[in-house]
Formats: sequence, C-alpha cells, structure tokens
Amino acid sequence: MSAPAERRTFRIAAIPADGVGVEVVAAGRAVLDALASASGGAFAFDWTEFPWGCGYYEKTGRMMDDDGLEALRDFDAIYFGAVGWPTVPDHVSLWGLRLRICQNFDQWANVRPVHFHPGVVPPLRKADHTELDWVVVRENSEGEYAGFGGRNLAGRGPGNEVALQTALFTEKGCERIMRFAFDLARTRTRRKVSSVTKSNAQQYGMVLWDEVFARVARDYPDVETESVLVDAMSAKFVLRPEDLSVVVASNLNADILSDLGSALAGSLGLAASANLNPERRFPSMFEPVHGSAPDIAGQGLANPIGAIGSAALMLDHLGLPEEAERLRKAIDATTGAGVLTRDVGGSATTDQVVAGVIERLGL
Ligand code: GGG
Repeated sequence: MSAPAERRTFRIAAIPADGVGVEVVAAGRAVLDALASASGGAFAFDWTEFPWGCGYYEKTGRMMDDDGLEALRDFDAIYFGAVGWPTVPDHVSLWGLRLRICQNFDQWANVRPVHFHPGVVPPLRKADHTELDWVVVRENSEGEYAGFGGRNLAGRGPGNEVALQTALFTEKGCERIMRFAFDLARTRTRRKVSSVTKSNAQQYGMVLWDEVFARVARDYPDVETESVLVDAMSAKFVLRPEDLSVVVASNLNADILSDLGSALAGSLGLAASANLNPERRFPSMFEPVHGSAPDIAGQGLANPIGAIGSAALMLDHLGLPEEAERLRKAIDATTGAGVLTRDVGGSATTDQVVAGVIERLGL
C-alpha cells in the first residue's frame, strides 16, 4: 500500500548516551512511534541511533565520532538522553558530546518548562500555591559555559596551581535570548519576563546583560518585567512561585534554577527541555533535563516523563502542535491516574508509565 501523498517522514537522530538516557530515549521513541502509527500514515519517524557516550569513549577515546556533527547536520531533530558516567570525568563527557552539539549547532535557546503535574504532590506545595507554571529560558551558547580559560597559567607547581574560567557575554547573544523570552511571554496568559543575574557582584558581563534587558524591554511595553539577583530568585522560586512566568537567565544560572524548579514541581525526572536553533540552520535537540542517574540505571526505575515531555516539545518544533497537545494530555492523564515512578512517590516501572501514556493517547 503506498503512503498518502502528503505523508511527512521526519528523520530523527537518537542519542541515548549514558545510564538512564538509554531507557528514557527508548520510552520516548515507543510513544512517538505509537502516535505515528495511529496517524493513518500522515507522518512517520525515521530513526537513526548513534552509540555515542561514555561507553563509546572507553572503547574509542572519543565521546562521539570526529565527523559526528556532519553526520547529524541534516536530521530534522536530535532526540537526546543523558550524558555522564562515573568512569569518565564529567567535564570530558559533557564537552565531548552534549555541549559540543549545542554549541556547534548554535542551539542558543534552551527552553525548560516547569509546571505541576496532576497526581504528583510537590515537596513544598503550599495551600496558596495554586500555580507553578513557568518557562525557564536559558542562554545556551555563551555565558559561564563559553569554555574559555586555562590552568596553571603562571607555570606554578602542585599546590600552587591557578585556574581561570571566563564567562563570555556578548550584546548580540544577550539580545537574542531576551527577545526570545519576550516573544514567548507574549504567547502566555501571564505576560511577564523575570531576568536573573548576579550583576551586583559580577560587574562586567552581567551589567551588560541588565542593560540589554532594559533596552529590549522597551520594545515590549505590554510585557511586565523585573530584574532579580540569582540568590533572591532562588528564594522566590520557593516562596512566591505564582509570581513568575518566563524566567530568562545565563547558562549557569538557568541550569541551576531549572533544576530547582523541577525539584519544586516534584522531581527532576519530570522536566522536559528543548535546545533550539531558532533560525533552523541546524537541527535542534530535545532531551530531559535530568542526567544519567548511574544509581538507578538499567533497573527500569527511571521516570520517562521528562523524556516524553521533550518528545512533545519536538513535535511542536516539527510542526505537529495537535499531536504535541494530545501527548501532553496523555502525560497528565497518566500521572493523574497515579501511574508514577518511585521518584514521585509511586511504584510504576518505566515501561508501565510508557504503557500508561500510550493507552491514554486516545488512539
Ligand atoms: N539530559 C541532560 C543531561 O544529560 N545533562 C547532563 C549535564 O551535566 N548537563 C549540564 C548542562 O545542562 O549543561
């Protein structure tokens, strides 16, 4: 039987990488394939899996192939698991794979939604916290993760070593992530952008960030704004979550805040993310916020909701918003029915959550 004329086949690169990354990428693929096979041939996924990660490093001395970026370049999207394993130094695994892809493909906007999930009782929920619905927008190409610095610069010996880690802030880099955050705020019920820095102590890059934020804000008079120091914002996340909508921050600050946000929503295992190249010159990458969790890897205990939520973000990106919405509803119906993994107080296995989501897709 031939496929319908308008059938769209999306070429997706899957990189499960390490630990629970393998389990949650398999989970997300199973859900996406179920959606595709129920689409009556309207769309399909053509998966290519890459074996990169710490196991690959141990065999070859490389986290990914030297020509790996070339191999990825023409995919419609990348679906990523998690990177890191105790046998490889974390900075080697992170820079050798995840950051290499993010930076070379100019995935400068890392979008990390944080919200309550039905059925999940968050650790600090207060009676008056009726809402927790944010998007953390992380500058993903420069800042503290620009990769500039060095060690032992003055030739000092052991015990006297000196290390320098330089953060890079460019006016263009700040401006594009802020415009992205403001445009996103305009699509949300609460039109507000909170900018986060430590500009009282870091007087160069983060003061530039503040100045660009004030300038860009003038182009969005319909959007409420605030500038908050990162220490105060950490407290605000806990004490006044209902007062936030879009939070824009540098690479390091947003990395930390989005983990805090996911923990406040119940677990890191729930959190989805998209590393976007908004110009679409390069493929974007979709991955759960969590890492490889060596302590539970391979036991069927990983929470796949973050990875499945990332698959929904990928569907949005591929131009399938109705399918993305259908998937988000199925995720909510699954957690709402109490099909929960151990990290959020349940006893379901990864596979049981996947089966629960597929069952609730309404196919
Ligand atoms: N799936 C996300 C992941 O593997 N994270 C590992 C990690 O250490 N990430 C640091 C970062 O987000 O920059």
